[in-house]
Amino acid sequence: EFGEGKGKAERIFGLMDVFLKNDPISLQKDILDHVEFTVAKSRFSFDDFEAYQALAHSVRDRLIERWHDTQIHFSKKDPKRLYFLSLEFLMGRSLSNSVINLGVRDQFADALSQLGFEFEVLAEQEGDACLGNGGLARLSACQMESLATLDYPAIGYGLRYQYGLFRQVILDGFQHEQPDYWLNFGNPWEIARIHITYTVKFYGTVTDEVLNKEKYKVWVPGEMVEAVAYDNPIPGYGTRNTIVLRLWAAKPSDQHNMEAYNTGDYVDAVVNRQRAESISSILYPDDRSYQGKELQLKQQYFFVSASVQDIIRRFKDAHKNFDEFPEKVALQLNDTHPSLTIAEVMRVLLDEEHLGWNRAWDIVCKIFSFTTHTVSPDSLVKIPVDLLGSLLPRHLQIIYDINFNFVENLKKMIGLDYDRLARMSIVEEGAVKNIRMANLAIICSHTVNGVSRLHSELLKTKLFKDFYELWPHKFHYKTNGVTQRRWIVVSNPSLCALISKWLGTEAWIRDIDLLIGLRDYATNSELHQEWKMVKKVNKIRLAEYIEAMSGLKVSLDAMFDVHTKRVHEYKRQLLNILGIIHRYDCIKNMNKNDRRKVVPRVCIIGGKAAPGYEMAKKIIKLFHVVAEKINNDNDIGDLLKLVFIPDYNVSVAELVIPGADLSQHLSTAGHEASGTSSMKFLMNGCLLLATEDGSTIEMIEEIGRDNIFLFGAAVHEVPALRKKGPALKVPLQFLRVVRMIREGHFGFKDYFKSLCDKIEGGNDYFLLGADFASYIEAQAAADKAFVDEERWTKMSILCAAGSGKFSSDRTIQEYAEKTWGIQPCRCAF
Ligand code: CBF
Repeated sequence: EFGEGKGKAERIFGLMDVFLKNDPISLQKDILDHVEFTVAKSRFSFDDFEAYQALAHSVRDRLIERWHDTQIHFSKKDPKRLYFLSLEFLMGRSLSNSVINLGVRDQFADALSQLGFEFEVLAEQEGDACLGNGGLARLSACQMESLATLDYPAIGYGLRYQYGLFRQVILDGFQHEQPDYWLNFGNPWEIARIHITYTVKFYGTVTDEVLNKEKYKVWVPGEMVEAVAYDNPIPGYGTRNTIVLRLWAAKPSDQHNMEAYNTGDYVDAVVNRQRAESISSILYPDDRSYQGKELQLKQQYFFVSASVQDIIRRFKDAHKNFDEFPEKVALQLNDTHPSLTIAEVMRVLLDEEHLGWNRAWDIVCKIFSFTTHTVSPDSLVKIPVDLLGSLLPRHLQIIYDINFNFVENLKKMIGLDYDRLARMSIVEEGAVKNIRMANLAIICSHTVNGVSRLHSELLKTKLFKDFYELWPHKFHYKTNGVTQRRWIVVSNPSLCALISKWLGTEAWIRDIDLLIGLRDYATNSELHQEWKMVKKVNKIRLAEYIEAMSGLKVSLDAMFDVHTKRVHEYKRQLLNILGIIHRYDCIKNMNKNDRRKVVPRVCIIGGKAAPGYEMAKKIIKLFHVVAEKINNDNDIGDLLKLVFIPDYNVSVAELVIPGADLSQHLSTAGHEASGTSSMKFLMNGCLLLATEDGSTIEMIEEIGRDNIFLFGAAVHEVPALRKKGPALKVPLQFLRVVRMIREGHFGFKDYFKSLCDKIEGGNDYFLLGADFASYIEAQAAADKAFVDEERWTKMSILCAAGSGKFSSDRTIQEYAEKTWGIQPCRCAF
């Protein structure tokens, strides 16, 4: 199994000595060695952060060991591999997840405690790796973990941004953005592979050359940059398999900007070298629309080119004939950002491997699958033709050729329906000519996936209707999922232990369908007591965090009502705030007797607004001014408290989600492709208040309508409501709360005018007014259920019991079987 090296090592040292050991003495020795030799501190004097670094390196050693074994195994078996290309991965912290998946958490905790350190305290020293914006990026991270756990031979590719997603700082209620220097203290979870580098080319010209009487295109670049691999091992749970997320960093090439050196312009040359590094500098902080078009395009091509070279190098190590490529390679395009991969593979097969168009095209059509994560046409990447032609001249030619062939064939199929031909063409005509990357991806992929059933319906009937009518067989969906290892085992250890106790097994950690067994105990009073106790422990943890962060003391008897996600008009945090104002207004107008019946709430909102998104920033400010008023109103006391969680990220989510009683998912129906945070809340037994949007529709099927608070217009009702414009009837309570903002009840009257204008007078695109009455009703239903502890606890148990479908294990299994055609390849040791 393990080849020459290990055979020799085994003969010299004996089998057991070949592997790193996990007994307390060995672990302590490893940690202390790393303190002394890696961190370079004395083993007699080191602090928590240094202990964390040494601990992380000791864990990393074990990851590397398993990863090597996995690679050797994969190389021997030579299975078809999945290459998962995504510009965003929101990995969060690695320590806890790694030790749990390696099965050494308790061993490390014991070893540390004997050294005088607490595992949990050290785990808090780790910063988050925030190389993504939101749902799509965290989904990629969950999917990588599931791929490892299910033993699939896969590699993830992305960019190693030097600055991750901005840090959100709130000053006077306004969001400010600060750079995320996440690499400042080093990153023990990555391995710099300085020997794995590829040259990536940009600009230049394309010439014709003749080789063996055949004409070939030759791209002479104007700029070259090196891509250096940084590998991040991803361990599976309950398996030795450890796969890798390979992130590319840009470094100047020695051959970089030959012209500047030739003319002796040293300063220009240095500036240009910095330009090279800027390619992997920053993550674009907007997940809906993109700025900085050229740098964005450079980023996309940079990671695509390096990844394709790596994939082809690996293939050629074991194969000579490219006709075998589709049997060994599945390429997954995670959204439109990596779509250039298609043109790049065509270019390599044509210009470097000289396969000829038909053969290359045949291969390309068999290897790509594409998943889109949006319902909004505005979020689909388009590249101005001029820009593409200047940065990647050969790719533009190839895309034109693909488009020419496609349109010619299309004409044969649909005739001269010019409107439709124009809509389906990869090239968008207009004042600015654009390349539609989604069209390229659909045309060249064998499968187009949506991320929930509803999303897929919307793709078929709206966004990609023309393509669906042409190729219905290409369109599928794989409802998103999240990994229970991160979202229960790591983030909610008390619930994890409780579930294992009642199910009598830990097998649900790999086979989440077993959670359904909790249904049998949904009315069991003993489980109820323990379930409530777990929630209390988590609420205490969250309340302590809130107090430490904001100084606000919140009552544990209150319902912890959480709304955490990127701030966006369609996600309707504004609706939540209007609902809070309405609640406040009602309490203020109640007599003492009625006040006693009010269910106390702690309303928690967290999330970042894209820096250039003015409305989203106003929503954050509005929450703060309303909080200021309500939190300081002695008349209100504990009946209503508002908390904003700044800089919401993966590790904060791990704390917030288990402590939530209720979570809100308020997108206007038809706008959320799937939604994944709802899945994390559901697994943790948190009740949902939601619209029938994205994957919520499938959740209703799994847990039953009685166990979720639903409200608002359904997808099919939205267009008619929008059409009504100013004639749309909105409830008086809605007008009243908007008036309170307009009239300056919370201050900043002029600042919020544009916000109010956007939801009144026929401008209410996201239908806050139309949904308001039903939202308030759903909130009242939640209050009523909360005071009935027995009912609430039963609902909570049923939510967790019914959450099995929303594991990324299920999603990945479906992709593997139905889309990628890959098999598990388990490293058997
Ligand atoms: O599919 C994962 C998530 O992706 C988004 O966050 C995205 O960035 N496009 C969508 O908005 C979510 O609905 C979806 O769950």
